Amino acid sequence: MATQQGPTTPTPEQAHFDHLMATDSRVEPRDWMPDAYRKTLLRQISQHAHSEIIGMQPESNWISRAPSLKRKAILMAKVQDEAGHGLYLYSAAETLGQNRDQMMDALISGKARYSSIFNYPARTWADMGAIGWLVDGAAICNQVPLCRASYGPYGRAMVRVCKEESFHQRQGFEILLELANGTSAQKRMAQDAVNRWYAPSLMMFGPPDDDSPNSRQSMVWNIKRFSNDELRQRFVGMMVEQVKVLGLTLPDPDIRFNEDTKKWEHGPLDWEEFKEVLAGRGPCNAQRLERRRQAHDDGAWVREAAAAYAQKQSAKAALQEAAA
Ligand code: FAQ
Repeated sequence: MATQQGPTTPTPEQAHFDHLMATDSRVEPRDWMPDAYRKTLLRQISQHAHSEIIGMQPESNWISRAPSLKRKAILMAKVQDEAGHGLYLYSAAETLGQNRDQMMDALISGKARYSSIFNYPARTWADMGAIGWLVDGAAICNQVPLCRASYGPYGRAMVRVCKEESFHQRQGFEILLELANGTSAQKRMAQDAVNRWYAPSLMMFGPPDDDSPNSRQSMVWNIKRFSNDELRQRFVGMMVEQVKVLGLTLPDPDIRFNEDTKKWEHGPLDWEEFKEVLAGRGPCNAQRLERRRQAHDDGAWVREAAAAYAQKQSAKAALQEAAA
């Protein structure tokens, strides 16, 4: 006779974790968590950190060519903010047991992912406006719900990141507004930048829901709160209104508000291009990685000096302790 197996009783740790999920509470670094939850957080947080660091490149390239001292100072502050975001995120990943050197090795060896958007070139000054308005705009739209992510260090890092991203978006909008109200050549430059950054910004939200292998489980775990398509639609709705204030247009004749579903719809996106970029064959993938490798090598002396100083300080502390 076949034996009947009842549902397995969860371990006390698993029951505690399940309770945290059911009550939409926070998981903290010392809490027990399933390996798959830890793995998915590490995947997303480290990828997010790498995006912030690689994302400094398209804009830092324009610091020396900013059209005024004021613009230069603002852009420099923005790029420094992105470095700070990378550091909060690497720290959040470290609380999950990932070593920062391993994450950096994965990035510079080309194994780690970072956002597709940063593999596109920044061709003109107007691109600084389009990146701020569209790219930071998409980042905020994606990241505001992540402030409520179930993993405490990630959610808390997102709160600060989102505040800073709001300033970034406003500065991008303001660059475009000034160009759009400038000479006809400046207005054309602003429109051209919006035309080139629009579709890649929509792709930042990830593949369509049917092709998104991770979304469902991440939503069960209260990491993601909305699906990729839901956030993309929300973003389109925000941009449709803001572009009117700029006096520019979005390069998408198919945008419409669907009265039945009460959702914004957009035209088709080139998902083959997205796959190519993810496979390392985007317009700037090779250049971005090469630049990061170079920066890593150039920074070797700083890491060595910091390690030697830390060692000296701990030896001094040990001596003081022994003498006390
Ligand atoms: N690029 O199953 P899903 C910024 C990958 S904002 C590259 O849907 P998931 C601010 C995905 O990892 C940009 N890869 O995945 C800034 C997965 O591959 P895997 C960074 C992408 O995780 C502004 C596979 O495709 N923001 O930096 C992309 O559920 C200006 C299947 O996808 C974040 O990272 C993509 N666009 O959802 C800085 C936000 N999309 O890992 C400087 C946090 C998907 O299995 C200047 N991350 N993939 O090998 C997220 O919200 C999510 O991870 C998604 C993807 C939405 C990106």
